[in-house]
Amino acid sequence: MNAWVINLAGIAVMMLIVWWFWLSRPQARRASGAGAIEIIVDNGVYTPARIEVPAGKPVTLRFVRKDPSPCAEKALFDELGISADLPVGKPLDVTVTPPRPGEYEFTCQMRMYRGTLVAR
Ligand SMILES: [Cu+2]
Repeated sequence: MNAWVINLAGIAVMMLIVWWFWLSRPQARRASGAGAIEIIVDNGVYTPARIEVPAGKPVTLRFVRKDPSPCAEKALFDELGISADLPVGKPLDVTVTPPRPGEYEFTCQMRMYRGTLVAR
């Protein structure tokens, strides 16, 4: 392989990483009245990563962490002042109340995992 091909491959990989972590917008999942919303924590993504919830009402998020790497160990809701330690393989319920309509980000401590609560 010549250097030109290697450079091109490198750029393609970088673009894929940028897209994966910052640009991809998974489908929003809407909270259905009762029960917890399950969020799988695995492979660097929260699934679902975009969740619609009603503003001003408590909503329970059930984090199911499958990724054992330390990167996945916390779920932080900066604007809501919530920090949760996620056990591996054991669901953890986190109840949050978005005070106003708007978007509330939740992330791991390194901001590699990223999710958004959309309060309406
Ligand atoms: Cu992380």
